Amino acid sequence: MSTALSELRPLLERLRGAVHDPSAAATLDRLAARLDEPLIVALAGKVKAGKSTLMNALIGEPLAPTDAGECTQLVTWYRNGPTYRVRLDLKDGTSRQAPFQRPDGALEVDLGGTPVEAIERMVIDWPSSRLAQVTLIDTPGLDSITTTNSARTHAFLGTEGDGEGEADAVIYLMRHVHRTDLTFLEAFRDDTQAGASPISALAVLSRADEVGACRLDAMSSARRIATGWRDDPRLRRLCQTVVPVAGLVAEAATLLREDQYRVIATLAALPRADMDRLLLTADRFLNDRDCPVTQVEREELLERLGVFGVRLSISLVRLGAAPTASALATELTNRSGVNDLRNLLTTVLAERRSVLKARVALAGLDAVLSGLPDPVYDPFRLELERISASAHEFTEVHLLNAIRAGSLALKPAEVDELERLLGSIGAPSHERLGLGPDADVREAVLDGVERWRRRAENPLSPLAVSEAARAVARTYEGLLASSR
Ligand SMILES: Nc1nc2c(ncn2[C@@H]2O[C@H](COP(=O)(O)OP(=O)(O)OP(=O)(O)O)[C@@H](O)[C@H]2O)c(=O)[nH]1
Ligand SMILES: [Mg+2]
Repeated sequence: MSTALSELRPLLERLRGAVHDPSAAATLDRLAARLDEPLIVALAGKVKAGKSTLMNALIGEPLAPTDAGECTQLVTWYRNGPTYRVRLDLKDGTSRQAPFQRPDGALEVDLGGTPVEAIERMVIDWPSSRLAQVTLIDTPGLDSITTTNSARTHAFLGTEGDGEGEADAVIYLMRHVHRTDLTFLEAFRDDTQAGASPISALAVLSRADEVGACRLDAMSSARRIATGWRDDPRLRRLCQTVVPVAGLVAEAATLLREDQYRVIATLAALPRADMDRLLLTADRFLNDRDCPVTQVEREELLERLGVFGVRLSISLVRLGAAPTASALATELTNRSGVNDLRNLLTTVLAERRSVLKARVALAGLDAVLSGLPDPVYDPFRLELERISASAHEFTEVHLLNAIRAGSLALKPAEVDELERLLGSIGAPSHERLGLGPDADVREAVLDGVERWRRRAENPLSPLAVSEAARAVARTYEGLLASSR
């Protein structure tokens, strides 16, 4: 089956051969390069939502600066590369390498006096298998639309004006469902034919460990809240799914040292009553005079792990679930939710690479062509229109959007079926069909084709439903081809 991308690529090449305008040519070159690059995923969210911390947890190294410092105000790309290198792309169109060092493992870049206002973006090449499939981008926090940092993020994501975004997909971090967050997600979703939403956005309930006063059950409370958000119609229309993640705990796990583990083990060996008293509040933990570990050690532990992370670590060691530093690191990683997010990145987003890149190509070609009013480019316009109207992947995206927006007159069981089928592209076929791993996929697929064809031909089905049903039958047919 031909894909939208396989049709858009030659169109792009032909147009590139036909244009003379240097700026259009440069845009097309960049677009063509982007189609072959790994998926570009940006982390966005309000100020201090935990983006940089989560970035570090995903890469597994403390590369992104957190808290203060001028580098937090830069849009920073983290790419897999053959060597370690930091490049600054300046607003004046020039680029230069920046020296860096890594005291204590954290990356410190020397901007050499260049003001952040003059920097378009920072590009960090870092040999890392974690970056092989995706390029990750850290963005400055969105505050109010007017501040400089927010403006930089908005410009970069293409959420303002008619700017074309530089990311293929976005992970949006939020601690609560605020109106401003919804406005931002709304802006990211574009309504071009290829439909950005909801497939190109994932939401993260960030700093999940802080839910419910950092108690030991914080993560299960956060999971319940995330489930509620997933069913919230306002969010369902705007993002693929919501996962809770405690980035700080995940980051601490990747950096956990033996001496920190020993401090945790010493605390875990305290009599129960003493420990409970110590862990009552962060203040008590830091200032208790009878504690067997130094205040400096406690401060470091609290800064690295947060209150929940400290409580959880001590409890895991006490229960014998973490007899070594590496066992504790594994437990913390598993419980932080970061693996769930990584899985989503490698399945949902990476498997959808083709349609996400096609969407970018379509929007990019559309933008270039609208700047070329000469009728000699009309055949390109017609071809672009044809591809965008006929590509089945885009139809599927629209269908999923329509289902999530509740605008198709389908039965609840049908909605569930389609949500599973279309909402988890990239997952194994049996999961998309709601079957166990040993079930007969082929039989279920044939049944799907049959049922949806009948639904399409049913004279009582409204036109929109008939069209949708025809598309669903086609999706089932695609599964049939891949199950042979
Ligand atoms: N408890 C807890 N604290 C977190 C978590 N993630 C980040 N923080 C803390 O929140 C503060 C901000 O974290 P960053 O990762 O710098 O957040 P950011 O979204 O990159 O912030 P800006 O780039 O300044 O907008 C830091 O003090 C982090 O330690 C988390 O998962 N749990
Ligand atoms: Mg940051």
